[in-house]
Amino acid sequence: MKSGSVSLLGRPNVGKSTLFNDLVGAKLASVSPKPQTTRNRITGIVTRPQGQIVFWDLPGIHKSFGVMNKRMVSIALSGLDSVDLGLWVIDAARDSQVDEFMLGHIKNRKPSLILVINKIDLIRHDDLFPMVDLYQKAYDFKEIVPVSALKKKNVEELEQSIFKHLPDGEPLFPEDSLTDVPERALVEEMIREKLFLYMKQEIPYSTAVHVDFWEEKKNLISIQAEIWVEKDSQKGIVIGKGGEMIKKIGSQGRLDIEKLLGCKIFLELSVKVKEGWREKPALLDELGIRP
Ligand SMILES: Nc1nc2c(ncn2[C@@H]2O[C@H](COP(=O)(O)OP(=O)(O)OP(=O)(O)O)[C@@H](O)[C@H]2O)c(=O)[nH]1
Ligand SMILES: [Mg+2]
Repeated sequence: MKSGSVSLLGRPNVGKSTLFNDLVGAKLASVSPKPQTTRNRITGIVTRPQGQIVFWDLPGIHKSFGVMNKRMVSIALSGLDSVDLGLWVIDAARDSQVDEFMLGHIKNRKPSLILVINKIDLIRHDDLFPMVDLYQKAYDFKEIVPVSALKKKNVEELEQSIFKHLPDGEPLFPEDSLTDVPERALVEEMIREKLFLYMKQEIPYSTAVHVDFWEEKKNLISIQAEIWVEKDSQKGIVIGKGGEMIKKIGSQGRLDIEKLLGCKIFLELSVKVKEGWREKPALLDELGIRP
């Protein structure tokens, strides 16, 4: 049997979380067109007759400013040291030059890596060859695998490549496990994704979601969650005219949560001002964003 942990590494917005959800076969991670959507590590467990893979979706590696972003990047960099194999994910349409910032981190640590060229649906097939050539010269990858996470193209082949390079070992989790992330944290992610999808400009970056009530009764789970904003002026924007925005976030969030937990959900959202929460270590701890 093969068994090991596999991290998804790379710049923000290259499609790590989209690919993670494909590989795991369930929507656990938030996905949005905005960079820096993922803030924390999410694990997803895949068990096959060949063995077990524990995937880690991670924040993007970027030049970071501010307390929260520095924490996000150190969480992301843990995916270079503490795993059996890394998937360095790049964007076929944008990474025609090797990212020296990423490469610097990689060359320092020399992990086992598969290069995943994602978003191949956006380029011509012929444009792949020079890219493969360039990256092959930059690092000694175990393999280079082109995929389209959005179109679910070549994802099964990627899984086979991963198994090939995993160490032998016994599974760490029971075979029906999907994740070891607490359900509350997954619920927070599903709601936060809607903030990233529907709110404009800087607003999503100023928000966080914190579940503060959870009650299970027969086939219904009642959940109350706070949406944190940094300033009083942002509160009205999240609520929207006549409460329209927060209603939309709640109803779309609820659909994802019901799918994830497999039961009816009663979801109540409120907005709370937590002055400058992104710079406050104690509040980041409370959100579970810990390096
Ligand atoms: N065309 C195309 N778009 C993709 C593909 N994979 C992901 N995307 C899009 O790229 C955007 C970013 O996807 P994410 O999965 O959130 O990217 P990420 O790397 O997790 O981003 P961060 O969490 O911010 O680091 C979304 O709009 C996705 O729909 C792909 O294969 N093709
Ligand atoms: Mg992500």
